[in-house]
Amino acid sequence: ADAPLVADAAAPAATGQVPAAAEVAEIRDRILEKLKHSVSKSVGSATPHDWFIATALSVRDKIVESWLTSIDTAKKTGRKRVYYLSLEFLIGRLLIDALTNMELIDQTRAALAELGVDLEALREVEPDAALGNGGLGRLAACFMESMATLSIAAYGYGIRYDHGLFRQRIKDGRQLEYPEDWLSYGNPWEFQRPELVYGVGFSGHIETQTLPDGELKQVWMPGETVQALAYDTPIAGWRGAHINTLRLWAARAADPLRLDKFNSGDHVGALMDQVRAESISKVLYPGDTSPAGQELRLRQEYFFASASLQDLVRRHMSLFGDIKTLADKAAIQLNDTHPAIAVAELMHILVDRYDIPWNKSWAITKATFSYTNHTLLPEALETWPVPLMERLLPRHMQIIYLINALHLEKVGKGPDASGARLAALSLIDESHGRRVRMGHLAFLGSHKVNGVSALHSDLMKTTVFRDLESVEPGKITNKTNGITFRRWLKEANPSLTSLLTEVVGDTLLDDATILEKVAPYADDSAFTERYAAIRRANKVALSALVRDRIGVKLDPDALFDVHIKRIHEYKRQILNILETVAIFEEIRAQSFREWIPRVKIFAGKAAASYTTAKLIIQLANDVGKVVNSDPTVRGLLKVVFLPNYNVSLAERIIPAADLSEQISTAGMEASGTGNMKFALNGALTIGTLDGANVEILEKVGAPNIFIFGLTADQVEAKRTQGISGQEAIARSQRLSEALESIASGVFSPEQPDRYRPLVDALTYNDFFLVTADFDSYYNTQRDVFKRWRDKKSWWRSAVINTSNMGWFSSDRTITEYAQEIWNVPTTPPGRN
Ligand code: BZD
Repeated sequence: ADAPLVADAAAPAATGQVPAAAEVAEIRDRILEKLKHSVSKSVGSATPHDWFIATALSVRDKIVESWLTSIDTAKKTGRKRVYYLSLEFLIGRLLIDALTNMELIDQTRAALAELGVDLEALREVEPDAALGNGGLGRLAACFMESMATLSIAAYGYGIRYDHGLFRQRIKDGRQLEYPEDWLSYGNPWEFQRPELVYGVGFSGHIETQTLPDGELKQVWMPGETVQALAYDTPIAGWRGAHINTLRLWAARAADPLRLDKFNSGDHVGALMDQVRAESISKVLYPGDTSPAGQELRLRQEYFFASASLQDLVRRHMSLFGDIKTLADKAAIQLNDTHPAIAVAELMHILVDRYDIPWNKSWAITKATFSYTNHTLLPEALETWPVPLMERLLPRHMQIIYLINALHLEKVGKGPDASGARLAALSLIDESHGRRVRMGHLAFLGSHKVNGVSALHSDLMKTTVFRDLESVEPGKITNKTNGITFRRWLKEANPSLTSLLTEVVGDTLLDDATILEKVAPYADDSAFTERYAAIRRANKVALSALVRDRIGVKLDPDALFDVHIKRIHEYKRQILNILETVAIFEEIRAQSFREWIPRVKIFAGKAAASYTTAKLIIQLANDVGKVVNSDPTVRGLLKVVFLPNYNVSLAERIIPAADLSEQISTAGMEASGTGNMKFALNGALTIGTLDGANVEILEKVGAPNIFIFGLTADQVEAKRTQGISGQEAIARSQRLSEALESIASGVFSPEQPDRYRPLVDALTYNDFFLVTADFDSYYNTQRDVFKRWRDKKSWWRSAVINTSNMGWFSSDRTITEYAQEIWNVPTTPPGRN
């Protein structure tokens, strides 16, 4: 909290525009007013954090003015609303984002400078809101920003975790997890809404009541009720024209204190209910693929689904007064299956609370919901044990059984209704204990289901959802992911953004497709030199960060080869490490050759329980330790693992990357979004034909991307022949030597057999086909070297990458959702 604060009042703003003096003075006065009356500090005693809060509160005031107008307009016009239900919103920092979108950044920087405060220093004191694990959570954050930018009346619903994704430290090469504490200094962006409290029931029993007309009615009597409290964060769209709400729920006990127990001396027991209730919003679920199988996770899912539906149904009733019009006025998007219990919850509300007949209720439900799938990995598809569901959500289990019975009755009439087909179509998986398939529930309860890249959406139809697709053909659609250019271009790389707007004009962030106009400049050496100089400056800045954080000195003229994402076997960090080791051995053996100086940059977190992923982190660190201190390498190769990867770190690394590693086993990465961020900022991709890489290839053209390895079809075929790596290893001397040096302890002399398990797995059980793709990857890396030597050609490709990335704006993605799934209008920014 004691970053340098001194700023030069005369320094020009990064965008080069000189803000009007009167506006600067007004902003300065507002910040001073906040510092005094809201933070209660004087200029002389204010810490960077105090200045951050004062600045955030001053921009928040501006946001709130538009916010109230946006809410009012939606009310008056009776607009259909979009509800984005997600257990994760990986937001990162908001100060620069809010200032950028409110178009106040230059004025605020100047105002702070007049006070002797550096905006960049304030940027660094804001904690990351890390309420997500990875791509899925970050996508939700990009979508929130694009929905606001396009003036869609949207709400994000999620959980206000006390602790987001764990903080990663690396000790002796190993990952250690520490609780993350983003709220410890308070959160200037949120508004608590004490008046918005909903009770969420769990467990208990069901009573059958007979209505006057003789009909039977099921009444759920929960055994436990937890309260959901609303916290709202305004999400400003580009140019501040429209502001949406991110509403996050915190859990509280209905009775905060059992006074009887407390008075009788049981001080801890008196707080038991509170601890049990609050544990629901205590911490983000840290696994990014394997199901927890844990009661707490199911409690989280139902808690936020129920609170969100109660809230949106209340809003609908107060505005429109008729629950039967819900689907005309509300579109609910399920971000993966994590909120899928909402399908049963809406049925419960419609049937039990509003007495709408079952069939009508089901029609409303289907018309209201839609579902996005983010993975086909079988171990990642959520299922819940029936006994757990029966105990925690008895009425919902009944409803799911009824949905299933009617569904199977319908499909059971078809000519091809074999037992195997019905088993595959059933909401209940009976193959290993009885479990509820949440993907099936989300699919059946929705009118549209989408994958997140063209390849992934196609694979959905032939794998996990093959049978369901045959029952409702055409239901599966594709919506290739996108990223918000406000954050991933302008905020992360302001210098590049200025250069680009010089060429295409300052509507770049209104309509990213105009980036195409940059293409001709790929052959303009004056332009490419400036483009390359910006990259170099970004690399110098990253080098300083690396030196500060891990004490390794980098050469900014080396090729920065970057692999940053969650650590997972299917993402194949180990393939990259193997190539690193192979090159290390070659440099040592052939020091006379002309090598290309290269820096391998890794960052990413492993789920705490994922032993193999944690071993891969250790290997990357161990390899770095040996390589970076080997004198024969002479700085030609550096390997760094940057701890605690998060959104803010990504914003620093991506603009400094030359090469983007997107090397998952084909068919396993649903889309990827990091790939888009890199290519936009001009890194060339080395990648497999997986996820959105396929579409990046289409846009940038084969000469401007390095594609290698087996295709998804070839992966499938290969696996049927067996997944032993022995043959591939025998065929490749390089690979066998690299594996041998890892296995024999070259990088772990203090424990030579440390990596034996990794090497054995690759040798005998190489499910992710690392060995099969190794030679292809190695050779393609040599193509990268060749291109790097030809700098003209390299920068030409980089510019072509940038100029073709407009399509990957999340504004495009959201426009497609709006038109083809939600049926809501969009207003492009600048046209409000
Ligand atoms: O979603 C990711 C996919 O792996 C990426 O390919 C894709 O680009 C993004 C966005 O569509 N999936 C996740 O990030 N998944 C999780 O983080 C997750 C979290 C909890 C439980 C299961 C998965």
